[in-house]
Amino acid sequence: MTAVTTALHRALAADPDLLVLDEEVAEALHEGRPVVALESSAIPQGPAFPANLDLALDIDAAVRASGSVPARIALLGGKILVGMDKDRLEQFATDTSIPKVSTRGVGLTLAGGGAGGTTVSSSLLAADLAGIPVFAVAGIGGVHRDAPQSFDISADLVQFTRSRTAVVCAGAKSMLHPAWTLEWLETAGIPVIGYRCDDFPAYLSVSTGVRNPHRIDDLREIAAVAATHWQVGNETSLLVTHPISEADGIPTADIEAALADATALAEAAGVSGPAITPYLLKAIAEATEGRTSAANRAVLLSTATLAGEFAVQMSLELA
Ligand code: PSU
Ligand code: MN
Repeated sequence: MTAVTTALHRALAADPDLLVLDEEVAEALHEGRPVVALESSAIPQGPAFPANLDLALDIDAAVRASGSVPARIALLGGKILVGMDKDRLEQFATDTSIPKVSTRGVGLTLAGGGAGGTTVSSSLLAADLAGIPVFAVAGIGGVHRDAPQSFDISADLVQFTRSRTAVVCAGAKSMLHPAWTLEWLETAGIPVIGYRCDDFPAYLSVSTGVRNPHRIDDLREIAAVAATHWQVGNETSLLVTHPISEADGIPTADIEAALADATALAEAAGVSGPAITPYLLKAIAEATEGRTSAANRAVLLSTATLAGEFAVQMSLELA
């Protein structure tokens, strides 16, 4: 396991109960068994209840089936939850008013005592505090396509420069600019390693058409790279990418067609900032009539499975 960080000391000195570790997660961490951190922002914003609850439970099951313990992160009642049982998941799945909270909102939400669904960025902050070195998400945030005008670059990327976490993903979300996202990651010193794939994946599609900077076909080797990345003093993340399966993937042309319409609608409606990602995801889902929700489910499960396997290798490497 990663060493206890200074941030953890500070956070726990201020409030020893700030992190509420689910029993299963606490035991696993204590015994050095593999754990996979997960985000919660997609639960209230994702498919409607009860599909979102079923999906979250299935993701947890996929992580367990590959030998790791799921630790879903969320904010509630002034605490950071690390691991959510079925009742907690149901609470988040049935309350669509729970806001998406990125890094900058963590202190605000905790101090206010309300609930927050953590994005990739805020989940990584919490994973670091809890000492969980592996995180899984289907599509990371990144550089938006209108970034030259809007300056819209996800806080996920910035948090990668602060959290020592291996992020297992199926690339960046479809509406982003993959090449600019990779450029940003290179500038920030974040390794991006394709696991058994040449191309940087596109979340719901197999490829963005842009190549991963590196490819390694053995999870144990990737775990060794991550450990070395941290050993030499990097306090940053490392990305492991693996695409949705060919069978489940949606052709890029279909996603692009849906995106073109959705982007025009978003512009006309003046949607921007943190609202744009959920807005476009929803619009793509509606335009592709359920094909997207099947693909979304498939890629969430395949990524969770891979992250579970990778966390096993990571725990051996860091033991
Ligand atoms: N899935 C959703 N809605 C979201 C996200 C995922 O249905 O808002 C989150 C992810 O947690 C990701 C974040 O970290 O969107 C990126 O959003 P932004 O581009 O605003 O940084
Ligand atoms: Mn943004």
